[in-house]
Amino acid sequence: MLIFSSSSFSYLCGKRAIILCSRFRSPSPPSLVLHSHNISLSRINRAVNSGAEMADLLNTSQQLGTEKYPRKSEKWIQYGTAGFRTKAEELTHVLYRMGILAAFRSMQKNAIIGVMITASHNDEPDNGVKLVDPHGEMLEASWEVIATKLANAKNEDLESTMSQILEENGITIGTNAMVYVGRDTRPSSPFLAQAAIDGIKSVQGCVTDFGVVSTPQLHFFVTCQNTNKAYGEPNEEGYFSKISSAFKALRGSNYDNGSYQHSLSLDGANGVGALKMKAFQEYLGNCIEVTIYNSGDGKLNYQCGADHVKVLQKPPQNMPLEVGTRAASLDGDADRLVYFYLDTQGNFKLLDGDKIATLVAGYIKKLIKESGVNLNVGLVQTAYANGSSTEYINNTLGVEVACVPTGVKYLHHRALEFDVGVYFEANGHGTVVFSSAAMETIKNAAADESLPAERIAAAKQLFLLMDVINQTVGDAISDLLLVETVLHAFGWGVAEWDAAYTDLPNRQMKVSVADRNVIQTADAERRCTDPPGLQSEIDSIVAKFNKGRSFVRPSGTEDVVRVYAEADSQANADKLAHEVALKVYELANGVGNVPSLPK
Ligand code: NG1
Ligand code: ZN
Repeated sequence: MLIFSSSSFSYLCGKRAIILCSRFRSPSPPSLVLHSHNISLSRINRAVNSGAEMADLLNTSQQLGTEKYPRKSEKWIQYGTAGFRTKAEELTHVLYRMGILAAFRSMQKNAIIGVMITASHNDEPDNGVKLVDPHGEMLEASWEVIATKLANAKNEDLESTMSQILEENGITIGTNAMVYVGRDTRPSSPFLAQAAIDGIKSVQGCVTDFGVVSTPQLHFFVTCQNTNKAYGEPNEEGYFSKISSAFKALRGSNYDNGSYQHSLSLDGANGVGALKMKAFQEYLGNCIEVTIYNSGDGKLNYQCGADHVKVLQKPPQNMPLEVGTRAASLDGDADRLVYFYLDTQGNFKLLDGDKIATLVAGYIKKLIKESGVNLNVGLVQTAYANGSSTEYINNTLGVEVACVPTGVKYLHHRALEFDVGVYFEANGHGTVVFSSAAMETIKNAAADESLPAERIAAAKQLFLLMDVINQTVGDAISDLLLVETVLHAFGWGVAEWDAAYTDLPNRQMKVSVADRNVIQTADAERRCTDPPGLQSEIDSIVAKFNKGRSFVRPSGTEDVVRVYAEADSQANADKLAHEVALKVYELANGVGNVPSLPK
């Protein structure tokens, strides 16, 4: 658990923070030119003293919203698994309003809130926004409901909806508000960022605009500032230097070890991850050689990126792949990571989030044992985790495993219940979280000279490992360096890593239905409770397949129902997924083409 000091907020107006503020008092939309000030927030944000002043402020905010960022259609939009996500042109009003909401949340929490503009692995025309809470975690569930309400308010109801939110949450405008804004490389992101910034400023919030950053970088910055820099410096320099120093210290002077070689190929998905990895190389020096492909010349996520590699189970385009070469893919906002390689027969082999989680959990467990500290390690997965990985964790690793619904917030919160919680979605999003007590225990053991040298050495490695890891959220670049550290320590090439267990062949499909919310699930999404009869049909289909497992759930980021299936062969996994998809189509009011057998 990260340490959060509530008194730290005053710090944000220190000399190094560049804050962008203005107060909207005129009914006509103010200039969009940003002015930076190095002045105290309390001087900028004079308290709104009277109800009339407050009404005036909210009314002006509504006018700007209506004139410059109006809600143009009645289409309902929902804060889902990863915030709001849809076609970029449908998001203008949402971004303005989320700027307002982030400022309100900051006022309520008396802490910095993040606004990240990205649609992650989605196609380039899409975009999205998610809010980052004070500890760097995803927005609290009750505020997701508030976000949905504000995003869908009629233009003329914006003022009253804002007023209601303020009243119901006991927020006073004029309380310090600071919002960190970041965006991915999509062409629509600068405009949407500007809409958010205008929203923040319209209610007297202050902004630090970080420009193009990865999603995990923004989470890191928010956490650093809210912990009064206990977690690090809230800027790129702080991020790169914290992670790279620990990585280099762990690597030592022997860059290769056993079967491990210090070079790999990286697919940057033509996104922000490629840019940031290039910048990172300056800090890493030559202790690791990363050759970046899809580094930004092509279309974002097109035929490349972690989602493409994971879902289609094939390499990205534009990346030469030789037998045995260790390769990895990031997604569009660099919070997902998967590895892959060609085996000696030239078969494509994927090492997904489950393989990363088991590798990392095994290494941490080993170091904990060697250092003699008394800490429990747990691993958190979702229903998408391959059945073989769960069996391996239970039977071979001997680590407690928990299953939660899809969505990082569920994994993160469950992981916090362990001393050391490793969580990964199969798609490659994940990290490791250490409780405050665990961090203290490790720190003390590393400094305890009365302990045997081997125990101190193991504790020191754990201590450094904590700095390689971005504990705030899944971070593809930090995870890549974590994986490289573990492989280096074990002296493993990619094939040795892969040999831990063999994935059951699996298949994911999407089914379009009239309303995906007719699908209701229980038991961490492993069972479908609605529409009636669907689960018993799935059970009968699954029973026909050796090692068969399948479940369905509505996507939180796309207007589809997702079908997952695994079985003893690829042909059977495909057949199982197809049969279940047909049942969903039939019983959940499918629309468009009837699902066909995957090729
Ligand atoms: P949805 O669309 O709800 O399945 C996808 C991923 C999630 C998560 C979110 C956020 C799968 C099957 N689903 O959610 O795990 O990463 O996107 O990006 O991978
Ligand atoms: Zn992502």
